[in-house]
Amino acid sequence: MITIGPNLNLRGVREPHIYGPTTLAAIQASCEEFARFAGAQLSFHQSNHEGELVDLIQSARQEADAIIINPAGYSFTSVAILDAIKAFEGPVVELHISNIHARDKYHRHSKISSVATAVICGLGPYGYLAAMH
Ligand code: DHK
Repeated sequence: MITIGPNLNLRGVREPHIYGPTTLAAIQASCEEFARFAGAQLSFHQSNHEGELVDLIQSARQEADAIIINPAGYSFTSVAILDAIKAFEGPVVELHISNIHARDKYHRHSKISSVATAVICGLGPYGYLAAMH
């Protein structure tokens, strides 16, 4: 399993009223603990670069059974990420910490949802564990 995401709450200081105080390191630690508990292998990545995210999704074809991705701002713009996901054969869970449907017009219409197996949003950092389940 691979989790991928750009532009997340690296230091727990990004718009805390939306994303909460939990750091990406804390999210990664809880996902790794869950993977150990479940006997799954987890590969956790963060990049702000669209092309690097496309590379990670493409390499997951050989390396992962499933993808969990928080495409963040790219959710609403990236045909390149959408196309890369289309070529992945396993389940892809699109994840957002916030409830994107309750946000402003720029954050409501994810292109990625049309190719995701499942979409989780609004559960806060717990969404990552829900996706791993
Ligand atoms: C994270 C972002 O960076 C935003 O651009 C998305 C998503 C929402 C989140 O809730 O995790 O719109």
